[in-house]
Amino acid sequence: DRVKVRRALLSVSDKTGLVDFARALADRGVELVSTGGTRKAIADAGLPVKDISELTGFPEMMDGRVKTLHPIVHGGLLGVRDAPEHKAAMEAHGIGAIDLVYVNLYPFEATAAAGGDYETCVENIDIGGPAMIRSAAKNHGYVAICTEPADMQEVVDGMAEDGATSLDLRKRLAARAYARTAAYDAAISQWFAGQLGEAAPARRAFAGELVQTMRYGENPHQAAAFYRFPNPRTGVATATQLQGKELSYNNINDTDAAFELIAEFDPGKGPACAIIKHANPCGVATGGSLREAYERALACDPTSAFGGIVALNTRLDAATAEKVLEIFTEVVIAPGADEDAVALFRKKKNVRLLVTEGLPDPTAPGEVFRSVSGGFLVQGRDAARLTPADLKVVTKRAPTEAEVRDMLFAFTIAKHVKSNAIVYAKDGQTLGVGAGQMNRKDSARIAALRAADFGLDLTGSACASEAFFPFPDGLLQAADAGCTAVIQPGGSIGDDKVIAAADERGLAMVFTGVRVFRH
Ligand code: 93A
Repeated sequence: DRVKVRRALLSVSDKTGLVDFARALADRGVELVSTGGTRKAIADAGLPVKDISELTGFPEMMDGRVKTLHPIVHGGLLGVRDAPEHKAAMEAHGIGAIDLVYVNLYPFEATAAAGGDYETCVENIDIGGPAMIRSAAKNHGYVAICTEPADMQEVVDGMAEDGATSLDLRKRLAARAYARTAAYDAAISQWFAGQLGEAAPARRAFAGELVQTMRYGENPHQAAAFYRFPNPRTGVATATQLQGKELSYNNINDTDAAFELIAEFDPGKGPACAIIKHANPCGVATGGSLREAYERALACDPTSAFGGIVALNTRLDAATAEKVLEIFTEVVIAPGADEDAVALFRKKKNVRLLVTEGLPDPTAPGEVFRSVSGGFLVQGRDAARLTPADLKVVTKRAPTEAEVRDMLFAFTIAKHVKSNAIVYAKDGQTLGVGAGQMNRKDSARIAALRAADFGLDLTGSACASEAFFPFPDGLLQAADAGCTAVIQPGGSIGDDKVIAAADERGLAMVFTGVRVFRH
């Protein structure tokens, strides 16, 4: 199954590492063939290389749109060497076999990411490149296809003894090659959808670029990998890890939940901190200083915070770092970190410290995914954002200004809590979070229990429910716990009863008209 490499076709936009690769091949007596720019780069290095037009008898034409789209090229890639009919066709038409291909594509993704204009983006849609990649990969029985720099080294290493490639290597390269062309077309499809202003995630392809394979997934018996979309938003997929062990599947999932939540808090309005455990917040707070915000978030549930994820909305400073390092934390993520804070972290090597450039825009469009057996669901991100003007007072008593602030704070956090979600909050601090229960009353009860466990007083607090109260029971639970203001979407057929119960208990209640389920 080993195939001696006699002729290689190199056609690359990104010429990094090209000359070294070409030299390694030329040294082994491999004949090199290339397209215009690639040929020039190789020739300039003093290596022998043929122009593709010498093979095809056609010049590059139409601004390079047609340079390798020719039967001489694709026949040389696709011909099955030991099939008599293929062999005869190759001989009859003077088609020489090509045994190795290195193609990287016109930089469509980078052009679109840089905000290239329409024409420029379209011109950067590579046609001939993906065609060669797909031809070579289909014929992996004979042809090795490299699509990224790391592949070149693998091929050179693989050829070390006899100048041939193994079937096993060619198969691995082919699998990567199709992942590359799929991701490329997905990026083009996404870009088109953006140009058309299409909100619905229908008729687009989704594919990502592999960032990391993990030792395991959610559990040790599950395999896992992490992919990044073309032009990702600021977030976990763009974060730089400054230290700590490799991120696990659960780390990435939880860190994402933490960072998406904290991004709701505009750093211009002061520091905020979220502590996340198993994708649910166990404490969120704002504060005068970042350290204070952390301390207030921690106070909400110091038990659950152990081994949690800490997300900050401003640069990590030394005072906060010192405090955070007092208990075991899996991951800390922040939009930057001061040098003295980083120095403190170095003493606790296992803590993963991630920094990003800025925060994700919580109102940005985008898609979120969920797998179902045999497929996946796609929906627009929950970019819901409320202001005091969006709130409709439904009780006799109107909320005070402070209650409005607390209600909006609590509702913003409830959006990031698994349903059913109940959040008690006061003065920019969560006091109790009830998450993931199958009925709302239990969430209200658990949230109050937690507050009691940690000696937090719910008197005068606001209570947020991410979906409507169908019955008065959950609301009465909150009133019993001491809360005085309730924020919820409304819209239940039981609204009248719930409002009457709120009035009877002297609560102020507002409807958002917006539900923020998170299942
Ligand atoms: O415009 S194309 O779609 N038409 C082609 O026939 C073709 N053949 C190779 N683009 C084509 N390529 C691409 O040109 C390759 O994928 C590679 O990215 C680039 C290399 O061009 P050069 O060698 O002139 O720098």
